[in-house]
Amino acid sequence: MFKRAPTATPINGLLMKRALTITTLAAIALLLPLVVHAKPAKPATVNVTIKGMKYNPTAITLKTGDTVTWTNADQRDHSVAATDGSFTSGNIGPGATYSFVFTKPGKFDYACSLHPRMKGVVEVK
Ligand SMILES: [Cu+2]
Repeated sequence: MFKRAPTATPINGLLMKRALTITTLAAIALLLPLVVHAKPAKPATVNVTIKGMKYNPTAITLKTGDTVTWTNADQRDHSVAATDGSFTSGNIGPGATYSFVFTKPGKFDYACSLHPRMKGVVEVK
């Protein structure tokens, strides 16, 4: 392998190189947050707790691609069933969860198939 003799580079050449490297690194460090910021928002997960025969919060708004995770904090089974049939959890036992990724915008009303008076709504923008 080719190795440069230590005397081949004058000392201010080395300093210049080091200064350039530091400047480049500093520029990258300054620009990195801008690049990261420019990216579209990461999909989020919105949590809904089922407790006392209620969905909490009852109404939520999210962006396309976001996930909703329902957690059953009651001592009985519940479910999450969209009125338009776009998602149905089946029974969610005590302490269990159900997640659904919303890939289409719209307003999705849902209810518990075991207790139809339990209602919630997910609005996807
Ligand atoms: Cu229920």
